[in-house]
Amino acid sequence: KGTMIIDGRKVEFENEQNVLEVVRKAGIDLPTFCYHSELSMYGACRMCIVEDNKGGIFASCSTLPKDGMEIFTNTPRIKKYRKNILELLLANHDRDCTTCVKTGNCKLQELSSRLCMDDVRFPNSMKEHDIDYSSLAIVRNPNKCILCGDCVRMCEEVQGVGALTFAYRGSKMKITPAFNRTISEVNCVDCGQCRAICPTGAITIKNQNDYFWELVNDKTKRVVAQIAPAVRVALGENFGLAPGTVTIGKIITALKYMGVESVFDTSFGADLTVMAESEEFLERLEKNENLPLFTSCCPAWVKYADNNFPDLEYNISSCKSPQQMFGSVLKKYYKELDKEDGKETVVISVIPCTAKKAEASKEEFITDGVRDVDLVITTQELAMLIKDAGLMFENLYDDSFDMPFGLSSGAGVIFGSSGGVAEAVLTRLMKQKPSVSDKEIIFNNVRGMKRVKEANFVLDGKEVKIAVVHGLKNASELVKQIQNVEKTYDIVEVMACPGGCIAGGGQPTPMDEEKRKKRASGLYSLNRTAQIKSSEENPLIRDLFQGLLKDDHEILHVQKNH
Ligand code: HC1
Ligand code: SF4
Repeated sequence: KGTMIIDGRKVEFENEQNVLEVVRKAGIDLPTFCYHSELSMYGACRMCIVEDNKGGIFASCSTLPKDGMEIFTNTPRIKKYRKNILELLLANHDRDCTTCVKTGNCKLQELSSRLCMDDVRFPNSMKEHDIDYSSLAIVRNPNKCILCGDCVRMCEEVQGVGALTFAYRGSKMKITPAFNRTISEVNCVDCGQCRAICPTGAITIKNQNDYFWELVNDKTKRVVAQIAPAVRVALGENFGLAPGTVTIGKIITALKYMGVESVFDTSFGADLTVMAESEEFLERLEKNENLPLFTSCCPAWVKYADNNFPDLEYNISSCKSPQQMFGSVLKKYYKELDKEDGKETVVISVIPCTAKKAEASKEEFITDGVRDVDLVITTQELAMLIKDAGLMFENLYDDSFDMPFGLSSGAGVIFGSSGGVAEAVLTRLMKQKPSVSDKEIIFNNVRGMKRVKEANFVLDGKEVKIAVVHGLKNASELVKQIQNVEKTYDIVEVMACPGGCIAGGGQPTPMDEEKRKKRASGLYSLNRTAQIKSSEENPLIRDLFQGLLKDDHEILHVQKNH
């Protein structure tokens, strides 16, 4: 606690972690590539330098604020140094901005413009590196890397994966998967969090928009789409709307304009998951086996568990994720109609997540010889498609989902936020055995951005313990505690991305805690206003179980190891 003098004005500080945060509090946006309050301090880019009253120059991100400290943020020396740093970065960078997907949202481009870089005095010394297209989720282009290390720290510190590392020194330094392998050859789980934090176009989403156009223009195909919960509270950011603004009606219209025949809600798939997973849990509880039950909706988590905790194989729910469940239901539903029409139905998912691309392509998600989901496009790819089609998104009218699956519960919608799956399953279980007095208190325990959240409730006289964790490093720590019997639970919800799917690797960037909270509150507001609160109250789910799925619950489960 104390007072600093910044550019001649007194600024009080209290809990700010460093001088950079105090400067920001004073309303001055110091440039930086490598500082993120949620990651460890790296201090490599030196863009956030400031000058003190004795002429000393230092990086503000790695300096603690002191009472009486006087600094300047825009002296001629600082401005010159900053410009020099940027110029050196640009001299070593692929500057084909016109063909870069990050254009318009690139930190390097933004700072070049802010610092009025109208020329680079040095010749371009960039050494051409191969672009790594090996992953189903992301593309790595080292030619656009500025070595800020954000991706390395994200992958290691938040996701506990460590798929990316610095190699070599000096001018040869680069970021690469271990042993110079391609990203698909290492332990990457496709979460896309490295892409979400990358300030430039060095890590981008694997773009499949060409395939989208091919499908919607193929007259032999019937194209249907499902939209994941978290897309509706984030896509609008690409069109100038605030995070959390719900744009689902316009998304449906946009997809119809682009040639999609019917549009459905992945939240309906989530309702199905709640039913199947609750049933599975009650069975396990009765037999007292394979507990705790870990959720299986998040493919990055499932892959992480496969890589690191093979012992959990039978603890992870055998239920397919909502996207896959719904995909197989849609394929079954259209089977007869396709025969009559001489068409082939293809299912496109619009999803906030890069790992869902990899999930959809797994062998185990081919049901009766037919792939559940044919193409996954992320929120960001959808934004590009909408722009490509020339649609004025803000002006589109609101359409509604198609029948016979066009109704989902509020429980299905909140799947997109950390704690949502747990809350939906709780809602289902508690309804069935209404022995719990205060549901609200329990729900509040599983909501929010806390690292690990816990809730208990009583089912048939037995206490059931639920844990919710997000961020794979947090998940890994929790699993170890469970394995060491330091903690015991009956159900554990895991989402790889901090905050859940609302902050998935395919969402608009940059992301921060504030944005995550706003997107989450968008979903909870939909939950509050939903006419159907609980998955089992959804009449269309009931119809489905009595009709299409009557003797076929198997298509809701992964066939592989279970
Ligand atoms: Fe998710 Fe899910 S919530 S995993 O975050 O269980 O991607 O939005 O679609 O499948 O419903 C993602 C979101 C999504 C699935 C559902
Ligand atoms: Fe690491 Fe996820 Fe990026 Fe893979 S996609 S390198 S796991 S942050």
